[in-house]
Amino acid sequence: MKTETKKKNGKPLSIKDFKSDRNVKWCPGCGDYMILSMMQKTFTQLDHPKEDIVCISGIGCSSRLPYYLDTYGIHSLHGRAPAVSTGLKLANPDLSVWVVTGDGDSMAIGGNHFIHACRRNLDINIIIFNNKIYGMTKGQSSPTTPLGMKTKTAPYGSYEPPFNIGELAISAGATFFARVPDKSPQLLGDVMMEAYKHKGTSIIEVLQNCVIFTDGIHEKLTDKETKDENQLELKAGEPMVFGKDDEYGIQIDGMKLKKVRLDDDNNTNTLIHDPSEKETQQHVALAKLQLPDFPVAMGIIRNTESTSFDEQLHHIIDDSQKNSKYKNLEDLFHSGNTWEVK
Ligand SMILES: Cc1ncc(C[n+]2csc(CCOP(=O)(O)OP(=O)(O)O)c2C)c(N)n1
Ligand code: SF4
Repeated sequence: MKTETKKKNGKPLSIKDFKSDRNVKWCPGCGDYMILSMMQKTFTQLDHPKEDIVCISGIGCSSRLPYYLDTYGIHSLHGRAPAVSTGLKLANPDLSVWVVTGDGDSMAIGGNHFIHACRRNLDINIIIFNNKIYGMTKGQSSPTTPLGMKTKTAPYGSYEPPFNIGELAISAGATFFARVPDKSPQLLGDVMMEAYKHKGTSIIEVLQNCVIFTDGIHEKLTDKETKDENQLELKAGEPMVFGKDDEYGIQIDGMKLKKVRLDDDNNTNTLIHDPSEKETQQHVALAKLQLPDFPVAMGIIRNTESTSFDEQLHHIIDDSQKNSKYKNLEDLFHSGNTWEVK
């Protein structure tokens, strides 16, 4: 689907139309800036008029983003952006709803809301800024903090096994999951457009650098010298190859994925990426690949079709209105025994 840019006074909308007049209060160099600017850019290409685009956030540095976008928005409760978005999308299905959240906001206090958003498949887009720490409250461990990393709340190193957001989301039923480093603006823009087109809950994990508390945490994936070997950029219908000269591939060995050095003998067994596959096993296995044994999978890992929660609910409402003898609340209130209070 090529979407049409909505216009203002006959002119296409520009990035400036999505910039608010607020001072951005993130630390200089924070990865959040790139995500904000890619959202502003993507919004100029949506098929929704500006007044139908809404950004809902929870609490955290990342969740300040709605202030900086010139759209409708709600800076809501900690971890509760999916719940607020559910109400909003059901009340007005025409809206394009974008949730902005952090790894603390969505995986800790909001973990419960997150898994049910994945399960329900409401047609919203959730962007998770994963800096693997609580940034706003000054460096406590989050549910994605790596084992062994020292934080304000784990002075001897974190000993809690972290969540892998992709594994959690896909296992909880997410029909769309993508992962992008904050240093790949082009990929992030492309993924945002695909998330927008997807009918259902789209989860985008952005590997975001917090220059204050986890500076360089994604460096092995984004550094020019190492990124070709450490990132597996997935493309629908293409073989899973990586390395400076695509000299490595991902193949299957029994139930497991394996990394192989490609030569003429074995490159025919390299897996072809199919994000539309309904079964979850291979997508979960791709989401779980990690350094040092494997590259980390980037791009759209899963993009499958399924009826969305809002579509289902509106069908039920339409059907019951058609078949019910009560056409409105007035009818219902006067349908049984009624008494007049004097
Ligand atoms: C009910 C409640 N509990 C705790 C807090 C404190 N708090 C504010 S932001 C935050 C964590 C945010 O971390 P994350 O979602 O990773 O966002 P970041 O700041 O890193 O972008 C916490 C625990 C709060 N504001 N409200
Ligand atoms: S504390 Fe970290 S996440 Fe928060 S604004 Fe600063 S760099 Fe960004």
